[in-house]
Amino acid sequence: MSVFDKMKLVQGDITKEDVDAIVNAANNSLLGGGGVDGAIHRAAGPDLVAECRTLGGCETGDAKLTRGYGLKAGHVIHTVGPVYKTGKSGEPEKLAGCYRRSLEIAIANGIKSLAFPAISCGVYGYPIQEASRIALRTVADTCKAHPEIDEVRFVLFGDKDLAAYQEAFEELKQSG
Ligand code: AR6
Repeated sequence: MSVFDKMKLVQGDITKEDVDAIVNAANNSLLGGGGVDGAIHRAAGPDLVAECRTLGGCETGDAKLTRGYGLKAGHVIHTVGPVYKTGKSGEPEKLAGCYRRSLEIAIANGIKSLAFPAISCGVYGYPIQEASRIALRTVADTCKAHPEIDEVRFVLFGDKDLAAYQEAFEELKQSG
């Protein structure tokens, strides 16, 4: 099975995903916010922020694990994407770190299916074309090295974001 067969692009609300873990695009405090972070905390309920308070925050480009509480997903992996400035201030490496660290934490905890939002592509201002290439390439490379991951879904909120991901995925498949 090709690693690309494990990667699915879907449009929708990530809080509804029935996977082992959904990934949250959080901030360094891990104490909640707007966007997908706010939606995940609302759907999970107040026990989620209570567990997050015990974690001591998270560095940009790193990730931390909690339970999923009221979500269908059993776990949430909270990662912190970079704020996009020029694209030359280490943003690509930090964004790749979010995807790689989330998968490493999943593997270490027996999590086999995950759903990612478009990390940093909302409030943090990362251009979707660039971000989608980094997301897909990093996940493909990490999954090649770790065949124990069964499925990675990229859950895009809007149709423009989905179209950008579809284009980047075709490019990646053609480049092998
Ligand atoms: N399901 C899937 N994707 C969603 C959902 C949803 N329910 N809601 C929004 N998106 P953002 P960031 C998309 O701003 O840029 C928070 O306040 C959205 O359309 O949520 O990493 C945190 O606390 C966009 O494409 O995250 C941080 O302070 C993508 O999710 C800050 O925002 C990410 O947008 C993080 O900013």
